[in-house]
Amino acid sequence: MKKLFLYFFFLLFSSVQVNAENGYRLWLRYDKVDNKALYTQYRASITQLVFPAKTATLTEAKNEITTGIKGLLQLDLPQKETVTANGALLICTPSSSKLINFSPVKEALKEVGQEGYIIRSLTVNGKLATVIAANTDIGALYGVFNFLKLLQTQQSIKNLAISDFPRTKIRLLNHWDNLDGSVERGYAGKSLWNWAALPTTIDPRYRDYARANASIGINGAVLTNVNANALILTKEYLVKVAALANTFRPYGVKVYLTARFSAPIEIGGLKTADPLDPTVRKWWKDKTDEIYQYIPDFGGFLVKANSEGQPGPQNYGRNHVDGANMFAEALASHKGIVMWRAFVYDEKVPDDRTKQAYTEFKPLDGLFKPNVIVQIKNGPLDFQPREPFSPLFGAMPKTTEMMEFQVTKEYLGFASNLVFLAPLYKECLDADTYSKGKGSTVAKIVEGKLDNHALSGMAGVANIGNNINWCGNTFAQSNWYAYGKLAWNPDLTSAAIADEWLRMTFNNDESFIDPIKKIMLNSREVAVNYMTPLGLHHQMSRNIHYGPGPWVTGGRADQTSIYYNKADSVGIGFDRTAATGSKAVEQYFPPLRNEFENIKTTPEIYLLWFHHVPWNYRMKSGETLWNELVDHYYSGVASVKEMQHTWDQIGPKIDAERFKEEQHALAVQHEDAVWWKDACLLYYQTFSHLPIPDKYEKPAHDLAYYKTLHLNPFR
Ligand code: BDP
Repeated sequence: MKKLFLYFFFLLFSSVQVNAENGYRLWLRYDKVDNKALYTQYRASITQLVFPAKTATLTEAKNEITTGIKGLLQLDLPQKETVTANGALLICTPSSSKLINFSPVKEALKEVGQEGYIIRSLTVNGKLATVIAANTDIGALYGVFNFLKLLQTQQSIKNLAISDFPRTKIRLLNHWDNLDGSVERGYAGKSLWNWAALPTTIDPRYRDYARANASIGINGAVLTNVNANALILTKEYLVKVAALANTFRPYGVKVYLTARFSAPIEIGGLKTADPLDPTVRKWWKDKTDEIYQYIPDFGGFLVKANSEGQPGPQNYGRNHVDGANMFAEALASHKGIVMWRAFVYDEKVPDDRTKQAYTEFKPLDGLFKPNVIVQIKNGPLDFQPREPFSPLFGAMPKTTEMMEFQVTKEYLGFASNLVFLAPLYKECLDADTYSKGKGSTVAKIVEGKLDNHALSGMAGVANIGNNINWCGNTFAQSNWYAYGKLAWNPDLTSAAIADEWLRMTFNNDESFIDPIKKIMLNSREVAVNYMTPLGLHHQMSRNIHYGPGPWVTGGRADQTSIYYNKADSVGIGFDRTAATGSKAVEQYFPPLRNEFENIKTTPEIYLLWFHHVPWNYRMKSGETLWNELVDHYYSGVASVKEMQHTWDQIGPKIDAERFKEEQHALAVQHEDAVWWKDACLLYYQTFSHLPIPDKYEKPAHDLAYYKTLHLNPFR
């Protein structure tokens, strides 16, 4: 009896374990298709697998399709050498099989390049087949993931005629991971890379990480923090890096490293790191050659130089070209690239911080070697909830310009606040720079097609750590997903991305998808409302960047809040006009510079970014600036309340684990939103001396209280 009891207990316990919804599976769940009609239809349309797979990548692709079909359709597909019945799934490349050596496939493959794929419903050997084909193995893997996505999102697989290819060549995650296991601006635990255990112990998560990246088209990872440690370039670490590279390789994920500019001194024993010194150049050349011995397909270096105290060429009276080209030369024979960050500013430069990248870099256009890419943050400041796009985009037509987005939510409430970032990314990518007249969007520049660059790319600062659910929260996973999707194709809409992510991550129940998709799509604007509405920026608490700190002053001015809000008895906002301000508007092409110069034509979302505006200024709504500011903060809080309400109603349609997780996260977010609203309004009120209208409930505490409040971001 006791044994029986234990047995049942064991069964119960193990089934709980198996079904644990801890988020580990991300969007690659492959649970049985729960729509009966479709399930039957899919099973009838897929009856055998023809997949010659001899290489490592094709083997992983074959594993993926087999696992996927087994989970989604509960089918062990018979494997065949050739198509013998209707319903064959034929997956191959021109070099893996001759079976696709016929006209419509050959023609279609010409259009999809090295990483693209086609998925077609065709007749092969007189039988109906679904053909997934690509020019390369990695293209076939991408095709497999996208075919499985059709089933996961319950779409028709009849008459398929899909051709897809990435619009950018280099699609990277930038990990700000330190060698001691900490992650700068990481909110999902420690670093995934267990340097102490590498290279002997290969954590299975490394493979799962690469697989997840491949499923959304990410093809590279910078493993280390931009605030770099030279030790990563020593032999001791390079063998560990090589072990990671070997694990990622079948998934098409290349490894890159950050290069500390002063490494020749720190680990090379040289007296200088001057980029024009021949011994320094030789040191980097030899070091690069050594890296390629360990990692033959090493991607290249990412360099943060002369920014926030990092060493760089300017320490030796040289410029960014001197620095970047030194690396470019060392990498060129290996076909490696150097990504040189434009995120530079210096407190000693007596100019608006948002102008400095443009001022330093624009004159250097045309001087960089072809394998240099200048990596530019989306906005001219620093990953704020809202910024106009960086005016450097389009300003250096002879230079390859790469996008840097932040996926980790350093300035957007860390892992817990539900902020879907696709709308933020899209706002920037869709923005028209007018650099070559109307239609010169940031996306076209990043794709390299506006100025016909051979290289192109996007980087996303990763939000991944060793938490079981990777990102610290399930909804935070949607930003990893959205970033990858937009790096692949910046034309995708936020709605389409949210839709498929929700279906794959939760379920296909429209009564769940519709309201939750709305929450996701509004969430960024909601955060802007309760954090920094109407163009306010950099109002968060010092260093940690979690919660409000509009009063932050002291220390270096360009990292304080008061430097940016400029609140005084007249009004609030940073005057960046040419007439009376910092002249930052001049960095934009016309007609934008004129639009931003004029307070009346500046879009109100950027009002306080470009103008110092009187408290009683009449907004388009007819309200005063003060009243409208108050409205934004209160509406932000009200929206979070609504999000909570919707989640309480709709959330139970999913599993209890993830429902409760998000319920808690939304409660945290609501508390944060109230904190932001009260702290900011009470602080700005000390300048405006205007009341919070009676229709609103007054803050529960006084300003002194909020100045000492520090909520735990991980509560
Ligand atoms: C800032 C982060 C800092 C990074 C820096 C960068 O606060 O931790 O090192 O960006 O991008 O936003 O280099």
